[in-house]
Amino acid sequence: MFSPRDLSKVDYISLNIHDSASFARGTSRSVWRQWNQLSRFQRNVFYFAVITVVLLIFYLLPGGAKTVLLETESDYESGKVQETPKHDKFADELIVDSVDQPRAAEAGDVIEEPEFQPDVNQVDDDQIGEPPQPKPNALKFNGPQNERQKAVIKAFKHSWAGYKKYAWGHDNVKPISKGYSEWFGLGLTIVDSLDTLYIMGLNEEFKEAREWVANSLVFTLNRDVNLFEVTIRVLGGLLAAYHLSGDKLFLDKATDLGDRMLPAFSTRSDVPYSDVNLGTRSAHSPKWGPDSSTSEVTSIQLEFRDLSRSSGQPRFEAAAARVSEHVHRLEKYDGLVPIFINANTGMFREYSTITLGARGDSYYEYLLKQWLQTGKTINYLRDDYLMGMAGTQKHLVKRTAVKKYLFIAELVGATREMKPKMDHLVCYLGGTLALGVHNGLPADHMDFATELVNTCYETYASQPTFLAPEITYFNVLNSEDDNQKDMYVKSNDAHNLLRPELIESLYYMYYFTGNKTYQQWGWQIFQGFENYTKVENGYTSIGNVRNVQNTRPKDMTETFWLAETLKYLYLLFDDTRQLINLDKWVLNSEGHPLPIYEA
Ligand code: DMJ
Repeated sequence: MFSPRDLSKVDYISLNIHDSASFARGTSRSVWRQWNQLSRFQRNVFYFAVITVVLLIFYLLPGGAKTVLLETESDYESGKVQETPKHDKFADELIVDSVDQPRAAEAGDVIEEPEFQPDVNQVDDDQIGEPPQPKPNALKFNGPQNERQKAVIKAFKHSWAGYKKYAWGHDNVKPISKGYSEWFGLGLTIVDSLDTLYIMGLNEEFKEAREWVANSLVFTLNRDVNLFEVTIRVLGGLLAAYHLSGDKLFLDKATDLGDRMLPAFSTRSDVPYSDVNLGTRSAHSPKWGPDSSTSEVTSIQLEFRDLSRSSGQPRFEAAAARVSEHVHRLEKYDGLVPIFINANTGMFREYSTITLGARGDSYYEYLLKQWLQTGKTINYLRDDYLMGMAGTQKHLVKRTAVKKYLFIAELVGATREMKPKMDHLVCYLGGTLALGVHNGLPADHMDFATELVNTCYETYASQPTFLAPEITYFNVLNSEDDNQKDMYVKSNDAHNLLRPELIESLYYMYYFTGNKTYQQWGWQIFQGFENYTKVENGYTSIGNVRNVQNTRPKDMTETFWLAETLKYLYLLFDDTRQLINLDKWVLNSEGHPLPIYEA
């Protein structure tokens, strides 16, 4: 075949066709002559123009552009996209509060799968590739090894039976009225219990729970849920079940859930909204105001990071890490943080309470545990944790008047007045401090941990039920009177919700020291639960720990009873201290083990 360049080497081409073509022949000769007279530059311009016109025609033909777009979308779905288009983060915010529905969706509706455009400002999917971590090894557990573990299993089974009979698929069982209650409509008890079932070797029950997750766990309900609670209980529960069992079903569910929670991060600041609707994929501040709880927004990172590293999708870790980085940059009070933070401004609510109890607690826990989870590579997390503990020792650690019990007080108001009050929630800190010491942090933190755990134990031992109240007040006024009480409980604070924090700390203390006193204390507390919270169809929160004749059962089993309290008891009674290797696993705030990633 001739090219114009070949043609330029000959005068003409003799085409012996027929006469009627003579005019055309003459014309074509003159065109070639003119072509040959063009400079190389002019010819190149001509080629360029032709190519541009051809491309334009192709692109504008019906279906052409669509084909290109569809390919992009399906690549995105399959995770192959190397570059995602950027769009405006603030434009997303408009979507956040108003999702287009044919009619206004009502609470409780199941939402048809909506198209979801992830906020690519939150999502750095450029790095999508193969999941960086090897497939998890399914762990094997052999069931109870001693009488105490058997007793814990019996308690678990008793609770589980009541739940199964009266509340299967619902969030909580009400074991006295034989009913259930719904919080998020996510079968919370089942999902929160998965890894406990697995660790206890309750294989049949685990299988049943797995089937429920496979067939009935959906995230399409049009209902607001709390970002933090769903993250630590459901996301953490699914991920732990995935890592322990190696069953990818749990990871797939977790990924779906993670995507539905991402809209919570579409704020002007890097601080997420507290509430997110998984069905409509919209998010907002809590109904009572613009603030999120500091502990809540800073206690979702272990789970979101693990989801990213397990799935190979960086968007989850990126969104949650930004929150920690943002809070890191904020000014603090000697490392201590106020308990409210505004999701619009990104600033702490000035003069809100400083406490290691409700709304403050797991901020400190996740600093340490994130540092561990990432193979001790993100040092600002360790440094903030150390500053927080130094601030705690400087401003919050107090002693009682008589027996000099150490406790952690609160600071309230603009004057930062000291309130000698400690939530039971604070009792987690003993275990966290011990974990830090094991990982090379200051040795004197172990003395701090030992004393705090001792005080927490006293909050149980000093009650006739051997169960601690939700909140304890301490007497700090110096007195010569040795009969004066160091601790007292107000009527409104006398309830016990089957919480885990002290049992959790006893587990860590026993794990790191081997001191059997901690096991003994755990056993005594377990007897308290057996004696005063056990009912025909399970275990119930009670309203009053101060009177064995009148415990005021509340007819409610919180999911952390199965997820944490009984799990930590079972681990505490593991004499080998090898069931969970704390150099390889980090337990989230709801007691769900997640793998530590090597540096
Ligand atoms: C649990 O849901 C978690 O441990 C959370 O961090 C604090 N409160 C409860 C248990 O008391």
